[in-house]
Amino acid sequence: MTAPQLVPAWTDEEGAARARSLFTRAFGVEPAGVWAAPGRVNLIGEHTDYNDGLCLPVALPHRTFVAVRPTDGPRAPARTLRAVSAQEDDGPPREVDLVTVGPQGGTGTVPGWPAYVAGVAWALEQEQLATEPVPGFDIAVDSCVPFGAGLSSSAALECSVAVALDELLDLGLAGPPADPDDEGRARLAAACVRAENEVAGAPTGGMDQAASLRARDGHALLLDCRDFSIEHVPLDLAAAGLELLVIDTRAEHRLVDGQYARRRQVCEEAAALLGAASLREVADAHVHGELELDAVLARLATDEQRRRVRHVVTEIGRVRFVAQRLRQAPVLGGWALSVVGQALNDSHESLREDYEVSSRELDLAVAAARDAGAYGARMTGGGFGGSAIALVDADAVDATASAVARAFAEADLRAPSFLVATAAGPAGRVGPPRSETGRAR
Ligand code: GAF
Repeated sequence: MTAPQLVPAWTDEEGAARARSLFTRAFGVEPAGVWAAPGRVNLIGEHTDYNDGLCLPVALPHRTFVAVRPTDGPRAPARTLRAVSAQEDDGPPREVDLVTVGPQGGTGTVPGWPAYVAGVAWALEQEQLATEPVPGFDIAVDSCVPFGAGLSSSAALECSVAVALDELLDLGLAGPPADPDDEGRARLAAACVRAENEVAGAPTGGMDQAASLRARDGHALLLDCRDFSIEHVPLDLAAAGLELLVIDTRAEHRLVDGQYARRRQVCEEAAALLGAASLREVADAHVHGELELDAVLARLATDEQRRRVRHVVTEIGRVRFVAQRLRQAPVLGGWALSVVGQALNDSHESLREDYEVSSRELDLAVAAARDAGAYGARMTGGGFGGSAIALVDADAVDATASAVARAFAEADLRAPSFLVATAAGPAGRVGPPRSETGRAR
């Protein structure tokens, strides 16, 4: 079996050219610009974000590109969003009246993927980041972030729209990727979370949008979801001769079905039973030696609550541990490498046994990668399908991918796909330079 191909990340030029060409074909004019936002892979800290916890994501070099042009003006249909995507069959642009957009389930429900675009426009108004109604706009989307793979394709779309509207409406929040305004980007991230929670109807926690908007090249993002403060933790896998191999099981994961929401609800119920504002409080008390985990678990009502709480509390501990190892040794090797690998393995067992969000495909990917010599492997993202990561020697990427592909073939599963995650930079404009277009309106 030849080594499986890795999914390549597009350069700025390639992504911008694709989005621009789709735009001109669909709308017959040039866009005002093209913006891009990365997907993410989470190193560790799963299902902790909506518990006010800690997580450690990395922005991918794989990004979603959007070409955008505002359409208000005398001849444009008032406040209409027209959207096309290269990931969808050819057809007329999807149209959404921005005036009527509202939360899922209500009269303003937006069907399908345009909810992530219209939702951002809606949330910018709701959060009063846009003080005037967002005008109608045309948008063309193209992406090399694998879709439905647990790599935050939704957040990449929201965040690319957010930075585009930030610039086109002169909101002044994001700043350029080379000199980002982190406070402004945190506010944009909060708006994107509202778009996803309320308009798209996925009750997610905020890790993905923070990674896409606030990550730094060459660093993992230590995100404290209690106040959304961040620390950029250096991560130089290449210098250590390592790679982070991402295995997309191609068993599609979805966050808008009831399983994710159920996990969140049980955590909130358990925190309330413990008299805590969130499970983060419990995790902090545990780490400070103020309470024994077993004693906490004994106060819970159901086995389901006990398992979920044990995962969240121990996972927050693992994030602290890995972040500390990386601070001390950004070039991972020796003991630090083996204990970080073990933390990834422990995270997977906890997600599989206690949080019950793994799947047959994810378990197989993790087991095959470990058998092939990975230092550590775990599922990443929301679970129920999606992707796993494996920390491997750089010269073992092909052999590990081949071993996983073989294991899938032997189990009669759909062939997985693979990419390599390097810690990339955040969302921003990719072309053409602003001076070439001026304001579009
Ligand atoms: C998904 C969600 F979008 C995140 O908010 C996070 O909860 C993650 O699942 C699990 O860690 O990616």
